[in-house]
Amino acid sequence: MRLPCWFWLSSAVLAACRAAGQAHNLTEGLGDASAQAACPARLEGSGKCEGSQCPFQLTLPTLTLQLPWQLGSMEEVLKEVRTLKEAVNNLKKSCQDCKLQADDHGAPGGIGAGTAPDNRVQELESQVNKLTSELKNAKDEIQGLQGRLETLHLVNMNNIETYVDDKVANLTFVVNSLDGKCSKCPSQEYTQSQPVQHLIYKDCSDYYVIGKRSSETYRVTPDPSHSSFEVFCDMETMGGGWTVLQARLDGSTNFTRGWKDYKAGFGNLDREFWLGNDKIHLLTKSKEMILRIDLEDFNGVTLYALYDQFYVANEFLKYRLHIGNYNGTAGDALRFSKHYNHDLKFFTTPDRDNDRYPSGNCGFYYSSGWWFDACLSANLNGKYYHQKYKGVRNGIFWGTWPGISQAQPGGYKSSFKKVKMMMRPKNFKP
Ligand SMILES: *[C@@H]1O[C@H](CO)[C@@H](O)[C@H](O)[C@H]1NC(C)=O
Ligand SMILES: *[C@@H]1O[C@H](CO)[C@@H](O)[C@H](O)[C@H]1NC(C)=O
Ligand SMILES: *[C@@H]1O[C@H](CO)[C@@H](O)[C@H](O)[C@H]1NC(C)=O
Ligand SMILES: *[C@@H]1O[C@H](CO)[C@@H](O)[C@H](O)[C@H]1NC(C)=O
Ligand SMILES: [Ca+2]
Repeated sequence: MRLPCWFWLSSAVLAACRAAGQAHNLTEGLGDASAQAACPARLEGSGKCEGSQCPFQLTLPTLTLQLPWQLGSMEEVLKEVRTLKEAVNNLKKSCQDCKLQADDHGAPGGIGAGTAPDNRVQELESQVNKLTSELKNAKDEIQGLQGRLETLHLVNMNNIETYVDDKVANLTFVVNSLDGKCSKCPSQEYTQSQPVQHLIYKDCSDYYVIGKRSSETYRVTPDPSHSSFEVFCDMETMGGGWTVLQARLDGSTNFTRGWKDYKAGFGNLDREFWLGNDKIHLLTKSKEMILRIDLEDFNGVTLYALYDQFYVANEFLKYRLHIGNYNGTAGDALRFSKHYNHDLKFFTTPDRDNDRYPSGNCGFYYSSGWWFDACLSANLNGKYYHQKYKGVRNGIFWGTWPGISQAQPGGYKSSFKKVKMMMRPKNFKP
């Protein structure tokens, strides 16, 4: 009875229909409510899957696409756990060395310091083993579930992902704290030329904490289940510890770009760049962040805006922006009014319209990727103009800048010399 579906579906949807067919056996008795729904294919204009014949229309195409990706991230996590396990073994070894040496020399500090970490390490090792097998089970379970798609909602997958993330983050934290203890072992200074396991720096504030004070690029790992990447750290502004996500200063980088570029990031970290929406997401997910925006116009006026919360959702949620309360001198242009509010808006690029402007694409019209409303009271990714300009206001824009709304003679619009957007953990104390 599901054969009619197969005749005219695209291959991607075909896979979904097949899955629906398999799941069908298991849920036959689940009731008529779901059975009244129609096959996704029906949207394509044929009446073949009417009524109770194709009850699984709603989320299956999404699910068949999501699942392999989720499994992929599971592999990443397993790899991460394996690395952790190795780190634990190394730690254990170095702690034992340490203990032996301490026993040899009868060093007073060595006894307490030697036995306690040893127990911790064993405990940790069994935790890692447990997590590894839990993850394996979870993976097997997910694979087993492929035949029963009806119970696998995306939300469940997100829960699993979050759960695993938490576990890995916790273990990483424990390994790091042990690393601090074990590396004090004197024997290590001679026998181990390289550190057992590098500390994991989640963002620039972690580098600040260990004493780094120079503003430059550093490598961060906001989420141990994803790979690390380079960021530019501002260690000077208002106490330092800032992870910079965007910078403009000379127009050397073109910001009129599509979804893929904004997703991955572009430009030069030492000059002008967009860090990338995936990275911004991971950074804002790993800790509760605040956002700081620094602006300078061509008259040398510098003002700033501070938002006491900053989060950018993942790509699936179209990198939706969440900002907290405003404080600062530049004005709250991100939350300008009821009608111009960038908070809670999706990311739009010239080739991907997620804005609230019904008859066009704000990203296309204003030449940038941004969390457009319909359309804007701020656009820090607009074009870089070296002076005042005429025509469409597609330059870098901050709608609460002093005097910016006053009409310029000849319709000239002001532009900005420098912009910097950066984040820092909310609980950071310089
Ligand atoms: C569905 O039921 C048929 C016949 O009862 C059986 O041969 C088939 O294996 C079942 N499929 C699934 C996915 O359970
Ligand atoms: C890690 O997990 C343990 C046990 O579940 C918990 O007691 C501890 O507080 C967690 N640590 C962190 C940093 O979350
Ligand atoms: C920036 O890139 C866009 C899209 O590729 C292009 O149309 C535009 O001319 C470029 N601008 C500059 C100043 O190179
Ligand atoms: C804004 O920040 C300043 C300086 O940190 C502080 O004194 C002031 O109370 C803040 N205002 C609000 C409304 O949070
Ligand atoms: Ca639109």
